[in-house]
Formats: sequence, C-alpha cells, structure tokens
Amino acid sequence: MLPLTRGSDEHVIRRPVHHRRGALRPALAARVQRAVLGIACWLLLAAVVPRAQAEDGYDLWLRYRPLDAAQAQTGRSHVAQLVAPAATPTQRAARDELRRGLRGLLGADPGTADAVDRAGALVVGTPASSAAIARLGLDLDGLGDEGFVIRSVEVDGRAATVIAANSDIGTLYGAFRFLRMLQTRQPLAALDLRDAPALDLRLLDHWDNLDRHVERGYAGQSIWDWHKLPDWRDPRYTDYARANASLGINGTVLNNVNASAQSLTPMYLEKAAALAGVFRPYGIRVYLSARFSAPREIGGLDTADPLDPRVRRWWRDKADEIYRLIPDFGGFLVKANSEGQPGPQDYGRTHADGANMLADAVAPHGGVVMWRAFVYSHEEPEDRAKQAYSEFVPLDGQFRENVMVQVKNGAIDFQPREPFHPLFGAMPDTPLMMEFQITKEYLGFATHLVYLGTLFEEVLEADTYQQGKGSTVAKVIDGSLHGHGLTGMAGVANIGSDRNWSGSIFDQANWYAFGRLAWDPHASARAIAGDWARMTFSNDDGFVGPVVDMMMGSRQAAVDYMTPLGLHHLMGEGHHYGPAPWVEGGPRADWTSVYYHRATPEGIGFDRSSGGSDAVAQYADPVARVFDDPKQVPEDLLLWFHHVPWDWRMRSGRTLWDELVHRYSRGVAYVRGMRETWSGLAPYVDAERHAEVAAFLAIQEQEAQWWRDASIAYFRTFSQRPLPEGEAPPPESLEHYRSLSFPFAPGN
Ligand code: BDP
Repeated sequence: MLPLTRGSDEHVIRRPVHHRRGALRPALAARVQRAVLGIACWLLLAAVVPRAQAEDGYDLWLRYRPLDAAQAQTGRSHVAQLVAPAATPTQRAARDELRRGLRGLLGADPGTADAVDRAGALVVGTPASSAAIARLGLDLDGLGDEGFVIRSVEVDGRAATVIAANSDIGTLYGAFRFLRMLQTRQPLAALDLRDAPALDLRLLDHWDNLDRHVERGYAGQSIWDWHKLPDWRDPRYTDYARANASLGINGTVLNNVNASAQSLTPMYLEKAAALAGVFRPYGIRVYLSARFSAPREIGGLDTADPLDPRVRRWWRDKADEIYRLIPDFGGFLVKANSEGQPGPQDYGRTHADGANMLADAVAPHGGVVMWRAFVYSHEEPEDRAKQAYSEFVPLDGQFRENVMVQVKNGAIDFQPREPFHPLFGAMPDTPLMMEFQITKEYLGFATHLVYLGTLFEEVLEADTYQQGKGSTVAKVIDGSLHGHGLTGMAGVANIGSDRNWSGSIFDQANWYAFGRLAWDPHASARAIAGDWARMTFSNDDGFVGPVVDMMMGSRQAAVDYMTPLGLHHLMGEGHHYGPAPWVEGGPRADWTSVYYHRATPEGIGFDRSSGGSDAVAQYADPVARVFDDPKQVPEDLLLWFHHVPWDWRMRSGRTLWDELVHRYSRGVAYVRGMRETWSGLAPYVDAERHAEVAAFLAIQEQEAQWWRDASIAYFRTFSQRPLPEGEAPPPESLEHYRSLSFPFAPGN
C-alpha cells in the first residue's frame, strides 16, 4: 500500500508509538518545532490583526466591544467613576447598562460612587435622585418625562459629565445615548446635548399568536413563551426590553391584530402582566390587540354591538380587570371590519362608535385606543386604494380624545413602494398614528438585504400639502401640523425566537431604524444606517462607508427587481413569497395580481387618475395634480396611478417596456454588487456573521433573478415586444415559473 501523502496525516491510522520518555524522535522533534513556530507566527499575527470573534448576532447593536487603546484611554478619563443612584428598578437598569457598556468598551469597570470625589466622573440622575444634579440647577424644562441632557459640567470644582433628566426613564435613555456616543466614537469633551422624543407612543406591534406562530414572521417563533408564562420569565425578555429602550421604544402590542379573544381571558392577562413586569423598568408599556367580538366569544353575551349597554359594561369591567393586573397598561389596538375581522359595522355602527366604546372603557385609567384604518370592505367595488380614506374622512372629529387612528404608510399594503397614504393630513381633527411594517412580508422575508430606513424616511418626508407646502407626513404624525397632543408610530415587529432576533443581521437594522425614526421622525436614514453599522460591526471608515452606501440603495433595488415603476402586489398568493403576477380568479378581485397591474396588449398599470378610479382626488393640490399627470408623476409611481401604453416614452428616452426590463435587470445587478462589496468587507467582520450575510446575499441574488425572469416572461406575453438589446431572455418558460409552488413558505 502506498504511504499517504504528507500533510494528510489526519487520515493515518495511528498506532501507539513506544519510545523513551523525554526523548523525542528526530522526525517528531522537527514536527514539534514546526508547530511551535507556527503557533508563534499565529500569535504574532493575531496580535497585529485583531480578528473579530465569532458572533451570532444576539447582542444586536449593544455589543460593547473594546474601543482601541487611545479611545479607551479618552473614555476612561471621562468616566473615571460612575455616580448613579440605584434605588429604583429603572435607576438600576440605567446604572447596570452603563457598567456593562463601559466594562466592554473601556475594558474597565469604573465602579460606582455615591458622590463625586475625583475629576472625570459620570453623574447620572434626576434632581430628585441625585443631590449633585439638583445642585447644578440644569435647565430640564421642556424635556418631559423621557428627554434628557448630556453635558460637560463642573461638579464641586471637578470636571464631570452629567446625564440628567426629569425622570428615571429619561436618565435610562440618556445612558443609552451616552453609550452610543462611545460606541460610535463621538467626542466626549464639551458636551451639550439635549434630546427628547418627538412622538408619545413608539410601539412595536407583534403579530404573534398564542400558539407562537408569528403572522408574517421570518425569525422563528414568537419570543413570547405563553405556555411557560407567567412563572418562567425568559431572560431574553429583559434583553428585548434593553434593546428597545436603547432606541426609545416605549410600548409593545403583544398579540396579533388578527386577535384571539383568549388574550383577554384571566389566564392570558396574567401572562401579559408578567411581561409588563419585566418591561416596566425599561419604560415599556404593554398593549393588547382586542378582538371586537370578545364579549360574545368569552363574555357570554349574544352581541358585541358597541352601543348596547351590556357590551359597554363588559368592556369597562374588562378594562378594570386588566388595570388591576397591569396598572400601566397602554391600551388596545383594534383591527375591525377588515379582512373578515369582526367590528362595529356588523351591527350597523361606525368605526367611531366602536373605537369610542373602547376608549371610554380605558379612559378612566389613562389608556388609549389605536384604531386601524386598514379597511377595505367585501362589498365595496371601489378601488381598494380609496377605501380607507372614503370610510374614515367622514368620521374626522368624531373620535374620543384618547383614540388614535393608525394608518399604514400607504393605501394598499406595505408594498416595496407606495405613495404616502392619502389619509395623512386629511383628518385634521383626529390624531393619526403611523404604521410601518418592519418585518419584510413584501420585501423578501429574512434573506433579502433591504434597508427600510429609506422607505420610512421617504414616507415621513413626503409633502401632503394639506396645509400648504411643508405639510410633511412627519409633521402630521408628530402633531405639529394640526396641533395634536397625542402622537405615535408603530412598527410591525420582525422579532422572533431566532438567536439573531430578526432572522438576519441586516434585518436588525430595520428594527433599529424604526426605533430611531419613532423617536425623531425627522432623522436621516443615512445617519441612522451609519450608527447601526458602527455599533453592529465596525467603526472602521473602510467598512462603514461601503456598507452604508450598499444599505441606502438596497430598497430601491428590491423595488426594481420586484415591482418597478409603481407596480404593486404581484407577490405569491397568500404567503407573498416570490413573483406571481399571473394570480387571478379566487374569492375577490383585489386579492389578485391582475387587479393591480392590469396588463393588456395595449399597456400596463392601474388607472387611478381623474379619468380612472380618481384616487388622485384624495390628495391635496398640487400633489393631486402631479399624480394625475403621467408626464409629471414621479416615474417610480407611474404605474400606480396610470395605465400607460408599452411604447410610452420615459424620461430616460426608453420606451416603457424597455425601461421596465431595464429596471428589473438593474435591481439584480445591484444585488450582485452588494455581494461583491460584502465579500471585500470580510476583514472587518467576524467569520460567522460574515458568512451568514454572504449566504443570504447569494439567496437574494438568485431570487432577484427569479423575480426578473418570471416577471419578464409574463409581461412579454402582453407587450409582444422583443427584449432590449443586451438583455438576456428568461432561461425558463413562463409555465415553469407559474408551476413553482411553496406550500410551506413561512409567516403565512
Ligand atoms: C397584510 C398581511 C396580513 C395582515 C394584514 C393587516 O398580509 O397578514 O393581517 O396586512 O395588516 O399585509 O391587518
């Protein structure tokens, strides 16, 4: 038998070798020598090139990895000691987070002290909790309960930094901000920062069922382990609260909007109360989705009519019961008379009647009702995009003070791109709350890298012109346009039981961006992406620049390869995975793709102009005029508002057909570019996270290609035109794409 080649000796069957103790045989000695040399070289390399340790993403953006030596030195000189009270749970949360963060970032625990006795102290507290802060007499007016200041000051003649607020929660938010400054390498000298959230309610909506299935969830099961609650409180709940508090998120709706009445039974309320107890120190209130027919399903009544005194009494009693268990319960979120859910219209009542009944039940306890405007009725033959506006505008001014109408960013349904919802600005007497979707139901699930910060920003910056120029959506929801005191933003959560929380590392950025924009809807998506990339991966400019650029273009890329030029709702039926522009038939037209794209041999697009469904009329001038004119409408929305001939001349000079194909290919090319960019960034990222992102980008490229090919194969049966020069034809037949089926696609 031939000897095995050198270097593959792991395949050699080893026999025990007998030799004198202490004396190595020459060959073995040489091997040991080589090994020692190898290890020495490796150690030397490891010292010079800091290799990131394997990470699974659990730590999110709160990784607190060591700063480099010089930065750590500067950091230590500003945090020579920590003077922070620890008398309440929230104070302890702030102090513990600072210690955890400082230990990680600076490599040293500054320890805690009761009073400042050296230069470079970090002093945390409120005028009530800290004598030092009380003596400073800082101006904390206008910060409310959640704002804070971070300032470089002198305490008893010694240089110090203070994190001060009117309440413990404000100091917790300030603590997280200070840590972010360290994490993102901000200067720590001469600080004078003052910040407070622009919106009152900054909420995650979990579409989580009691059996732990997450509707439209792509990150595993629900993190709420209902079966083991209330006795087992998974430590993960605390990390959830920390992550949210680090962004200023202050509420969580625990259960799906397609709600089970069981959530309101004593057993489940006790479980919700246990979660509320974990979240409370972090300033996070618990809310519940309420099933409108609960009085019938669990209350023994034969009606859920909101004007029936027995029903009203049942909800009042239910609210009292909830508040006995959860004194700071936030309130109810309601999906009513939408997609088969029960609601007041079942009894001939209006959305206002339903919302007000619940509002009256929670009002004595300070609760709110978030009533969703995502409605489109079964009977209504009207363009679905118009229905919410038609139903809700006439109700403006009829809601109680503690009701907010929660409006999705667009009028159809969380599509890759939609024009802003026409309700924004159109209900001046009702506080409107924004609903974004963080989970990527229509944007490639967990494997597509699509940064939603730009989608959120685009909507928030959109000008409704409802009160003249500058009436942006952000000003509608921050209350400043119509002078509302109650304001809010909700995001449909992308959180699940996966170790990395969101199903992918880059989906964490969407949770992050949502939280930051809920705190400040005027913030910049690019700046937020930069902070996230620094905190999540690396502060190296060689990394941050390319990653942020890649993120910033990623949403447009998804629009391009899925639904370019204003196309929408062409995803796989039910699960919404992959392309299916051919979907037709079934129970209702507006659940099909053909309803939305309306392709014919003449042209393509949904005519919502004044000559069509006239959805444009729901916008204020001049928005309505611009949208109504196919020559003026932004081309990204062309087919949303217009049915246009295939030879329509685009601004690029191409025909519509050629432009459509060009956009599909452009989207795929962008993903290919992201793969290249990412592969060049390996030196900055630990191997584990780098490999996962790379693998997901490969999936994304395949699926982007699939979207392009299937869409082109389908639409060319209408356009009857050749592909533009240089464009590859779809490799498979249309029948092939149509035959693909995914009965077990997640989230459905
Ligand atoms: C749609 C989802 C569906 C939700 C619905 C909603 O497909 O699962 O229940 O939105 O927001 O996008 O109520």
